[in-house]
Order: sequence, then C-alpha cells, then structure tokens
Amino acid sequence: MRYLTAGESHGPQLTTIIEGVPAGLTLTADDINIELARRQKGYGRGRRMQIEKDRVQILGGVRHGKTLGSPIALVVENKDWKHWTKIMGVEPLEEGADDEIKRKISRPRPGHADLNGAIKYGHQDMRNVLERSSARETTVRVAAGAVAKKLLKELGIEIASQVVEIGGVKASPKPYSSIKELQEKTEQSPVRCFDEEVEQQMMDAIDEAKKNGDSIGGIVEVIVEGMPPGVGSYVHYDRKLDAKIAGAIVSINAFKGVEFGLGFDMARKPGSAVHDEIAWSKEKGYYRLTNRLGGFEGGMTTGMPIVVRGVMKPIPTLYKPLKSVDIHTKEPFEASIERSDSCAVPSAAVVAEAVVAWELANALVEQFYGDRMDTLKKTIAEHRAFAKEF
Ligand code: EPS
Repeated sequence: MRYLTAGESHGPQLTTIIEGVPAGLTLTADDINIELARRQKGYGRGRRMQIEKDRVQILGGVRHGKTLGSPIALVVENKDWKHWTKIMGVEPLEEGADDEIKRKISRPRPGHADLNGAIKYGHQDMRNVLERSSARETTVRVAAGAVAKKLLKELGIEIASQVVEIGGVKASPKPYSSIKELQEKTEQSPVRCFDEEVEQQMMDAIDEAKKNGDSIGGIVEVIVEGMPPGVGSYVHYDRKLDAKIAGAIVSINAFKGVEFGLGFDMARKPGSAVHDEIAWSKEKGYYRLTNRLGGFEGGMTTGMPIVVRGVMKPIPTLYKPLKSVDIHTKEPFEASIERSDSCAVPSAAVVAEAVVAWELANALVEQFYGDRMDTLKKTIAEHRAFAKEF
C-alpha cells in the first residue's frame, strides 16, 4: 500500500490518494471522521483548532460502504481557507499587488523548515515553505491511518496511544487491565494521559509555557495488540518492520527520536535484564515472559504487544521569538511570529497511532497477499495457526 498527500495549511483542502487497500474492507466517512476529531482535541492547541472542524469526503475507491481495491481518494477542507483566498490563491497576482496580499515571510523561524526549505527550492518568500511544512498536513495522514486502523481491526489487531511526558512532567507507568481500558481512559483525558494524577501538572506546564510565549514537547507511546509473529523480515535492511515504524514516527512533524520497549534504558542494563525469555503453551503458542523489547526481534514481530515511543520537540513557532536573520537584508531580527499552539503532544499521539497503523497494515497486506479482505483474513488465520503449532 502507499499514499501521497497534497495541500497547504491555508489552501483550500488537504488531499490523499491511497493505493493498494484490499477490496471488501468496510469503510465509511464516520470511521475516518472519528479519528480526525480525536486529532483535533487536546489541551494546548491554538485558535486554529476552533476554526477547523475536520470532516472527510471520500471521493473514490469506496462503494456502498466497501472498498473496491481501486485508489481511495480522501479530501478534508480547510475552513480557514476563506480568510486566505487571496494570500494563498492559485492564479498569478496582478502587478503591484500590495504586501498585505502577499504576506511574505523573510525571517526564518529557528527549528522550522523555513530556511532550509527556502534554500532548497529557492523561495524568496518562506510562506511557500511553511504552508506545506505545517503540521496541518497530519490531518490527511490521520485519514490514511484511519483506513489502516479499520483494516487492522477487522484482523483483530487493536491500537492505542498514551502521552507519557509533557514538558518534563512524567506519567508513572501504570498497568492497564486491557487495551480497551487504555483507549477509553486516554480518550477522556485532555492531555491523552492514562495517569490521571499528573494530568493537571501537564496542563499547568502547558499554561505556563503559553503565558511565557513559549512551547513545550513531550513523549507519546503507541501500543498495538494482536499482531501475529513473524511479520517483517530480518533478511534485508529495508524489510525490517521496526525500522519502517521508526522512520514513520520520525517523519511526523517535530519528532526527533524513537524507542521500542525499554528503549534507551537498554544501554544501562545487562542482556539478562533486557531479552525476553521464551515460553510455549497450548492455548497461546509461543510467547515471551516479559516484553522489554517492545514486540520486535530481528526486524519482525514477536506476537507480543508492540510498544513504541516517540519524542516531540517543542513547537518552533514561538510568541517569544528567537534570534534569526532576514534573508533579504541579512540583518539580525527576532523571527516572525505566526499563530501557533503551545503544545500539540496529545494530538501527535493520534498521528503516531495513524502512522504505526499504516506501516503494520502495509506489512500485512504485503506479506499475506491482500488483494481481498476475505483472502487476507484467511491467510493470516492460517499463519497464526502455523506459528502456534510450529
Ligand atoms: C501549525 C500552525 C498552526 C497549527 C497547525 C500547525 O496553524 P496556523 O498557522 O493556521 O495557526 O494550528 O496545526 C493545524 C492547523 C492542525 O490541523 O493540526 C504549524 O505551523 O505547523
């Protein structure tokens, strides 16, 4: 499966075309809208989230509630577009159009794509960069991920996420009785945190950052239950599924690092305290006594829950601007101020779910020949039985 996205943050719409989804998957706009609404929630978002009410239009690839196997075209309108029709218009501007219409940006924000993007594409106006590098694009990545999540659900695979740290406030690792409990409780939390004892501290940290014109980042964790073992491969670098997931996480705007299971803590422990011992039982087949490796060995799933975390840096658009240089005059300036969020970590957890779901669904479709949902289900059920008795 693959997908492309197009669209600028303040352009008319965001678009994605998804290719390779098996035929016969039950899919409605509501399946996608639920995910879009989840991404829009979260304490710390700015005014833009009050303007947008993201809803998808399915414009191809689905008929009478089922996927056809043909490309799926999804569109989400930007409600804010009506305020930007001139600034972001497609047609050439009349000669002498005033600066208010151009809203040019010549002062790059440290930490954003502005300066490198301008150098790469030769843009004298960095709005041409920031409109596309904006995290608004994650809207349609979540839409594509919603299709992947639907596919996983039909195969008995569940995905959840939790925010485990915001601005230095850490959640304590609390056990959950089931992934359902984790899904339901984080959904009720304004910061998508399972540990309600630190929720208020996280919100206070966000308020403090906002008051200071600053921003804060954090850590999100994605958990997946129900993946069969042996998905991915050890035989070649570009077939390792954990590597694909790591790439997908770091591809989310502002993400800077990724870890599985014990992650970076593994550097501080001996092998005997890292590797998961193997056991077998009639009803479970092979399983691990612990899950410190987070569901992967040798680039393949172990069948244990996948536990992957990503770190999001603080958003680089600050009301308290940092030093920068005007690209026209080369004079030092304080970087331009653009409207922004003080913290988008809770939203980013939903994006992380989407990109992980995409990689897993893709791996299953590739490995188990998924032109049709019914045959995909059958071959995966056979593989599960084979792995259990092996
Ligand atoms: C973003 C800046 C803000 C965010 C935006 C990402 O938008 P604006 O420039 O319109 O104020 O709200 O996020 C979204 C619009 C979204 O849907 O998540 C940025 O510069 O990355």
